[in-house]
Amino acid sequence: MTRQRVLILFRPLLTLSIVFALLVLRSTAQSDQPSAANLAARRWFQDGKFGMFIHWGVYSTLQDGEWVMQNRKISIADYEKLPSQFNPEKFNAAEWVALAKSAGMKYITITSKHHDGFVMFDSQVSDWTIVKRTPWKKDPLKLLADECRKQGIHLSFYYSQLDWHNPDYYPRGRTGESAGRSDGGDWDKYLDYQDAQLRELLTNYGEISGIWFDGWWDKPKASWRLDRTYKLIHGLQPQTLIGNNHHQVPNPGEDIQMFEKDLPGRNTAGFNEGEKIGDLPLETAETINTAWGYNFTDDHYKSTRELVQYLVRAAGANANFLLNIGPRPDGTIQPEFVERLHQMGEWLAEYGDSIYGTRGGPIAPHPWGVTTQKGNKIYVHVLEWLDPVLLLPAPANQVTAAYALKDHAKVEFSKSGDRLLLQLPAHSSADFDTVIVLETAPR
Ligand code: H79
Repeated sequence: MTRQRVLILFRPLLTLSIVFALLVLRSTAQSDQPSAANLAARRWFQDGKFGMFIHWGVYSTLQDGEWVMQNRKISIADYEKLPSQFNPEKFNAAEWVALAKSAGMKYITITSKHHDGFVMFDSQVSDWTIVKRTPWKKDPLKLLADECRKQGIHLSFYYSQLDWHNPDYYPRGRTGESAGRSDGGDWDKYLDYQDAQLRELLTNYGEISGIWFDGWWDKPKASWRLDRTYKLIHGLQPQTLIGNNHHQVPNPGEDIQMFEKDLPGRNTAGFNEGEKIGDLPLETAETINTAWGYNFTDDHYKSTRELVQYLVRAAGANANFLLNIGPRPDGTIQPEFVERLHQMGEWLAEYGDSIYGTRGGPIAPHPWGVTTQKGNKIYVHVLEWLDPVLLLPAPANQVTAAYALKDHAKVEFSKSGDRLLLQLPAHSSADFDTVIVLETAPR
């Protein structure tokens, strides 16, 4: 065969493979494949398990939660009187970060802007900021970012997409109807404003672990340009974990899935109706009393026992626990929060091996408790101690040893068919969790 004839024969094939190669290149360039840094951040996030949520803003001055503007139908004109009274002279970033660390928390997620639109950092694209409007004039996010870096805690920012103050948040959504905003505004300009602020947050505060969006549900039909905003974030900091509290299955570009006031798969608070659990790292956020932002009459505190058990149940459901505090307007944190956080830290100092670095265990969560796992260990967390024996589905790998995490005392076990029977160690009613370690052989 002449060279020419070979070429003629193979030309269609050659063209086809070039077209194919170009298509592959194009699809990888356009796909939402997370970067290696982002995947590593997801592992760090899941290993960390426990974070501090902080709701703090100009609403804190009214001591009635972060929805006070909406709930009391306060107009923008009146609400704008608040910043002059916001002078948190007792704010101490080192103390806040140390408190999170003492609780055993690995990251902080703080409100950079809540639904009232008040900007809690030094933004150049707004004059409705803590720096420009308050006598205090400081940027608490900068102070916190510096302190987090010093103390080895990761920092994430909550950002409300909903905005009751910005006139360009128009057409208005399901809330904010009493703010007294004019009937007109430029939605694209609002989205530009939001992107500009995110650029500031991801440029001026060092490494940022996450952006925690909220408020999408105020305008579920709007065009939010999520794609563009998420690309902006990952372009500036590829490892930043994006989550959006929209109570929907995650969108492309999102890195974690969040649940509000419920464990994944549950819907006692009414926010998570039909929310399917996807494959991304999970996180559930909850309050110590009822409110997110400081509320001086809210005395419905959960006990340390309830909070520890919530952390354990979250870990058993393969989810992180983001536990909220609402600091006071003067910058201090109320003793009821501090006490509980310290006690959680004490518990974690003893039992942290069964939480940090684990994933949800092989046995599905039950009312009696949950399982977590790490390496060749399965941790059985008995939260409701009903009987001296516990019958479990036997793990796939053979159990070679069982002992109590508390004192390493041996736990008797026997296998019968596909069941494993554990003789639970004696427990004290003061124990929040009876943790039994099962060591398993490699298959
Ligand atoms: O920041 C905290 C809360 O302020 C914020 N998310 C946590 C982390 C939050 N609070 N409530 N919600 C989110 C959901 C609000 C739902 C409702 Fe509605 C607003 C119920 C009634 C008005 C959205 C709009 C659902 C129905 C109408």
